[in-house]
Amino acid sequence: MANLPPGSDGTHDRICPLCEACCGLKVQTEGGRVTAIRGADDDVFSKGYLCPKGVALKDLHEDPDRLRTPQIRRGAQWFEATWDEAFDEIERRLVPILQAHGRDALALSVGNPAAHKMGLLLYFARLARAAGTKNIFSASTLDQMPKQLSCGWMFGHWLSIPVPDIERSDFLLVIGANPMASNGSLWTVPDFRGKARALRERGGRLVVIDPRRTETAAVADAHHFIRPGSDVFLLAAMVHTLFDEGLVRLGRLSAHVAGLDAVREAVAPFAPEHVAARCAIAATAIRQLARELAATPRGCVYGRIGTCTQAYGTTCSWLVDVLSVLTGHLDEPGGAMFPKAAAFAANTLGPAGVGRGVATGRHASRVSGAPEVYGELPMTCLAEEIETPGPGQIRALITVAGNPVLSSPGGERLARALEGLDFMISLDIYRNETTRHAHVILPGLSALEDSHYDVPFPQFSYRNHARFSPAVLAPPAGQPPEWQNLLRLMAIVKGQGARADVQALDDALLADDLRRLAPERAEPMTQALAGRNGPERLLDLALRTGPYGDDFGRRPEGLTLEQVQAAPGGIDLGPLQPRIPEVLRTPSGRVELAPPALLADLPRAWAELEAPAAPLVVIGRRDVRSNNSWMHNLPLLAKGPFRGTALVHPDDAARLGLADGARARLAGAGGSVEVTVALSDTLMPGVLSLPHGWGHGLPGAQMALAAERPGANLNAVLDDSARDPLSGNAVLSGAAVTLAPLGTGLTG
Ligand SMILES: Nc1nc2c(c(=O)[nH]1)N[C@H]1C(S)=C(S)[C@@H](COP(=O)(O)OP(=O)(O)OC[C@H]3O[C@@H](n4cnc5c(=O)[nH]c(N)nc54)[C@H](O)[C@@H]3O)O[C@H]1N2
Ligand SMILES: Nc1nc2c(c(=O)[nH]1)N[C@H]1C(S)=C(S)[C@@H](COP(=O)(O)OP(=O)(O)OC[C@H]3O[C@@H](n4cnc5c(=O)[nH]c(N)nc54)[C@H](O)[C@@H]3O)O[C@H]1N2
Ligand code: SF4
Ligand SMILES: [Mo]
Repeated sequence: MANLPPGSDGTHDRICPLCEACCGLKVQTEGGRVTAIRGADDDVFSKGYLCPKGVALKDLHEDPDRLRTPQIRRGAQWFEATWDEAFDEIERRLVPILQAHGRDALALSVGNPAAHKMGLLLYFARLARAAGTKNIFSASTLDQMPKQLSCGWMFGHWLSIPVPDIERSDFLLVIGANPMASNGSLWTVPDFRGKARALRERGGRLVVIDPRRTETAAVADAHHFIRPGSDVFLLAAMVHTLFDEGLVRLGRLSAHVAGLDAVREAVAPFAPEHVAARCAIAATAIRQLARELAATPRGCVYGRIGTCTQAYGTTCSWLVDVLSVLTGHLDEPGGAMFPKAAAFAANTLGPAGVGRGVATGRHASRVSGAPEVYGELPMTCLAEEIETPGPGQIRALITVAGNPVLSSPGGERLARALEGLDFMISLDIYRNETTRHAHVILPGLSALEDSHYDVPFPQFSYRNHARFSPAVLAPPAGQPPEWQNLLRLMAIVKGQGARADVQALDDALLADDLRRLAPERAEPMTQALAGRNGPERLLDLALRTGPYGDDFGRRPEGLTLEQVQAAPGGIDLGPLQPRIPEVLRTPSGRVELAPPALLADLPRAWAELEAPAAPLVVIGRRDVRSNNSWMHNLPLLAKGPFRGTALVHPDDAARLGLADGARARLAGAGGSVEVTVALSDTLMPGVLSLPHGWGHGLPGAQMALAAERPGANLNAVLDDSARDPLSGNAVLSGAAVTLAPLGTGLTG
């Protein structure tokens, strides 16, 4: 990529950090200001694509409400502080809590943007290790933990997640995802629209399963409504059909798969004819889907949020990949394939083809007994862990780039719980619904002031690549990058004090890493890395020791950060390649098709086959001009029609006495909110759609534009005890709700 010094006039390359598409952008600057943002046509990966949020990076940078100075709260009063004052305050208040109550009294909670900021992701892990608390929470358990767990069990690592090889595929079945609005997730695929169009132009078919006729359904060949939460039945019935009709073809994988017979037995009861009513999809259509998948030489299945955020999220996620294996589409061109990332991918390290696999439940949450998964407890356990007295009670909290008051079920309960904390710190860029409860807010640099490399997303990318962007603008004098703030917090929790030498700490951590990685070469490697610092130094190390790296001179033609940085538009590392068995890290060295906990989950689903449908259930929605909870303060995105409406089918509206535009009360097991109704026949009757991430304008928050049209908090309606028991993931879809016109006692 071009390498203008930060802050100089001209056109800078910057990967967009706002969603998983990771588009390359051209950011034009003049006199330290952004004058234009457009897609980077020369980007080897995104090839010019961008969406309106990318352009809004300018608004984000310039937002007067975006915090630039540390904030300290005393009572309801906020004060600006220097960085030293803020860290001194943290030391003064946090250390006594740790001394009196132990490590678990401190909880850490990390949100979605951390996955898009190299320094936050790499150094949050360091802080978490140093803090030594069991109370680690993240947005993962509101999102993709089910997929990580099912893939961990099947393939041996939490991040070995196969993605559709869309450019070579002729059949794509999309279940519970809307990449036309979301731009993809656990699948980094900029310009899904263009790639889907190309698939159809070469005669391929796109089929969508969703309770709403979404923007993705609108560009598909076929769309089936499904009753929310029923995907486990649909998927098991498709697997059943493959066995029943003799369509199973393992192909090349037959030597590498364990557990085929156990799967056949487990899905035996799930005949399409038995589950059709539950799914609201005809048995013939279910069989047809299975046949089409089996008959297409290059085809794949992709399931996302809709399949994860439900009571059988892990089991659904597993069955999606079982379908690929049984139809010979896993690890084959045009099917579901494993990317090979240039840096930070555990499935490229250590011995190839075998490993320790994954385990859960090394500890459990104190109140609900929810098992730890990937080192985390369910986000929906946070409130009860703060509220419930006794040894191990959470008394202090650090939130990092998260807004759980809006993003986690039981949001209002959580807000009350946060008020009860002895001390709370937030690393954030806004004072919002969550961070208003903090005692100290440490603001992060604007994305444009920070260098960037995507740590997780190359592991989910439609094509292999390596791209780096330096900072576009110079950071304000004195404002540290966030990795340094995390290191200072680490020094405080380790008892080294608020004024510890950050550089010395970072050097010591690197020395530890190198001693573990290559003890005999630690010295020359340290010297080779000497020109860089912090996350960039870790990145150079990861690239050089990664699968394409120069291995510090042992493979002289291999990659270094310097090379990636110098390549205009990044480096294309080619289409995805078959990786089984090399990618596997299971103890058996095979694809585990029948993990025992998943087999045991099918009878749980079967027992609910006849459960009656509630008259009205709620699902979520994403809009291309919004991004979870925190981009509603940007003029470019906020203009135009209000996007936080509750979509209701006209038949339901008539039954409930509601007209288009009416105000109504939406109530569920977690509480109730007022919503604005919009009629829409894109929904399945009996299903209401409300996006999450709204409910702004709360006292103490400082997001003026967002407060003008606050919308309603979907997660104030949802119940925080509803979880997938295997992954701990929240159930966000399909909860029973009532809807009544405001001012009447009617219910739905
Ligand atoms: N009902 C329902 N709930 C959902 C979902 C759903 O579909 N339905 N989706 C879930 C999903 S998939 C996710 S990922 C979660 C997201 O849940 P969260 O991660 O908790 O929520 P976000 O809205 O992404 O909030 C991000 C926070 O990071 C801050 N931030 C932004 N940039 C930076 C930065 O550079 N540095 C720092 N330090 N902070 C920054 C923002 O100000 C904001 O406070 O929501 C989940 N909640
Ligand atoms: N514009 C925009 N882009 C985003 C985000 C955003 O907030 N706005 N958030 C980002 C994040 S954090 C994530 S994780 C990704 C998520 O990316 P996606 O998974 O594509 O997310 P959604 O657009 O919510 O699509 C989920 C779909 O599942 C459907 N659905 C709901 N319940 C069920 C069900 O029970 N079964 C089935 N089959 N379908 C169901 C919904 O109607 C919806 O269309 O998007 C990312 N990109
Ligand atoms: S799709 Fe939009 S928000 Fe996502 S990376 Fe691209 S420009 Fe950024
Ligand atoms: Mo997410």
